[in-house]
Amino acid sequence: MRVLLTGAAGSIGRVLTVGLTDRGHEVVGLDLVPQPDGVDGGWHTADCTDPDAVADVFAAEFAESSLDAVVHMAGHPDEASLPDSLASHVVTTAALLDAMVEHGVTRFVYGGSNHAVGHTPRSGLPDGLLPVDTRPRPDTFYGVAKVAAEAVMSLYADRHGLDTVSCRIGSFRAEPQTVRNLATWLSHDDCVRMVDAALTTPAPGFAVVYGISRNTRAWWDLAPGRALGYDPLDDAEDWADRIEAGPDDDAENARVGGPFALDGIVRPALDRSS
Ligand code: 15L
Repeated sequence: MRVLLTGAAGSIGRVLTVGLTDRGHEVVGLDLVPQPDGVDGGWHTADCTDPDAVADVFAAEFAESSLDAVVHMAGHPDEASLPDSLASHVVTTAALLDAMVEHGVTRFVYGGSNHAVGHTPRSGLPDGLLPVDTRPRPDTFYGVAKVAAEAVMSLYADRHGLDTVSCRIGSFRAEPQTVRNLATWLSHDDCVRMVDAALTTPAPGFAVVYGISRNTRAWWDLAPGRALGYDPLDDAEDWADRIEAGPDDDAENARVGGPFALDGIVRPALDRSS
């Protein structure tokens, strides 16, 4: 497939550029920054919060060729004010989906987040696993924006017949680093496997999958991802004896959002000038 990948200069984007290319896709990168040295393929430097800039990217691509799908990984990966979070995650998603509708591109794969449901207590989960159809329960304004981005994806699936898959990523790292990561880790190779499955699974409509490896201590249900063809191969448990216990482990393990669900990250929704 010919894929427009946003956030292509970021950590996930760089891994996906190589991994999806290895799997036979053609990747066109899009990011706020110019194409980094060592990153191959087509490139656009543009801000996805600007619908005109996004429209220009699509117009340029369709003047020369076409696109089969968009993989949207751009976005601020941390807590911010509510307006900044909505711009970074919801406005960008909407701008891309509008351009897709205009040009007949029907597949959208999103870098969602576990923080869309991060305030869910881990106690009492059925079989210890969080289902994908649990109620949205964000732990931050970042999580609120991830929930809202999924809502826009659902609307465009229903209204325009797009296939939109949200991959609620856990902890994307080369290796797990904390006790929480033993449950939430997503390896680089499994991230590529997940996005490839989300791109190629037939007619998913609107779907949500949890973006973690096949971790022995997983908190999140991988069955919906497996149903879409995501077959993770890595397990954080292989690193377990190298990870030291930390002072925040118990608090981080109480809710699925871990550190984002702790009181220390609480901030007002809106930045005031005085
Ligand atoms: C995320 O969604 C964040 O972008 C990342 O910074 C990590 O905190 C990750 O979740 C996680 O939960 O480990």
